[in-house]
Amino acid sequence: MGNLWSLWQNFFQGEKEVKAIIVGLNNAGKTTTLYQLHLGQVVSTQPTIGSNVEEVRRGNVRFQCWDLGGQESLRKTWEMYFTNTQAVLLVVDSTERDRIAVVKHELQRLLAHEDLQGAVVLVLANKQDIKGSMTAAEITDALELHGIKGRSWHIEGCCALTGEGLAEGMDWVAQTLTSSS
Ligand code: G3D
Repeated sequence: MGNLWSLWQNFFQGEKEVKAIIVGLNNAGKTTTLYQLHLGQVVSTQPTIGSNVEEVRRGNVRFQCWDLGGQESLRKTWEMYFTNTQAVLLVVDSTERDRIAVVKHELQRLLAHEDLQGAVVLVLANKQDIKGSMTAAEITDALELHGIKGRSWHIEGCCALTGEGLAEGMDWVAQTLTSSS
């Protein structure tokens, strides 16, 4: 039934193309997330220098997902990729309590950037499989997500190693962008 529904949507509504950027600190799980979404499996990852880009389909949305390097020196280059971005996927390492303030700072920079004013924000609270990791609710508070005004945002707990939570997060992005167009 799901396939019939997406065939119907593609036929009558046309496919929608969405540019998404996957950002977050180094080691958060961005590249693992990208390949779990693209291939449905874990690939062995190296620190990303520059970017990786892959196509991900959800329903009648075709995402071009850009995974951007998260090391401090590379975060300054993120804005090269912002033009026409409709979705920001912020991957958070939920075990890293000591770096959550840095994540908040990077999120505020993203939200303030003029090229991202129209973008929806999905926060992926990754590594939920690790005992003692921050919950999605704790990360919501730490990042002050309820203070975000004038744009759609959502947080999803996930495990990029197994893929748990990723489909739900991407479905939220697809539905939010489809219903706003
Ligand atoms: P990055 O692209 O944000 O820098 P990576 O991060 O995707 O390279 O992942 C960094 C490390 O975190 C990798 O481990 C990866 O396997 C691990 N990782 C990613 N997602 C999860 C998750 O949900 N749970 C757990 N337990 N680990 C995860 P290595 O050992 O290869 O460095």
